[in-house]
Amino acid sequence: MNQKQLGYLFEIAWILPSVAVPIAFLVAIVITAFAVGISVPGEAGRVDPKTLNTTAPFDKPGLRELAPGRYEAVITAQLFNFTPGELEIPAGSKVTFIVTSRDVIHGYKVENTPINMMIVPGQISRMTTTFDQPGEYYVYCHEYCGGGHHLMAGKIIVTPAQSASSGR
Ligand SMILES: [Cu+2]
Repeated sequence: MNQKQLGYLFEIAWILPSVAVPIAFLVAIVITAFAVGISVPGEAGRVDPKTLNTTAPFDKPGLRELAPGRYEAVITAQLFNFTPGELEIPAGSKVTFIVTSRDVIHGYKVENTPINMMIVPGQISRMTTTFDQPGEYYVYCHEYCGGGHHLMAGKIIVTPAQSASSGR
């Protein structure tokens, strides 16, 4: 093998990974988006943080059942808690979280689920997931928001599905 052939060989050895690596990244994005269900929270509207108490749906924060097994959780984040801090739903429930902040930037992360949102005052964050496994899911703020940040947590309690109504 002469000098020129060796040069080509090295060039190919760099070209192949430089094509393969972006393809691998693209495949990883497609898998996480469609198979694992991880997505960027979409723009779900704006709201004036000063008038949350009189603006629907944030005037009545809480859990609403839209249909059997289908819920909407309207939540406000503020220094240093969530309203409501605790939710209880039966296993198998599909929940859409609609969250905004009253004051500063917070986070809303539900452990072991894809729910992971930045909560920006003035913006509404919305994400949906299904809770199949009964248990307690820890909820926490993951954007440093001040002195009580480490206390800013909540809980989602997923109770075993009622066997009587599900018919299984
Ligand atoms: Cu925080």
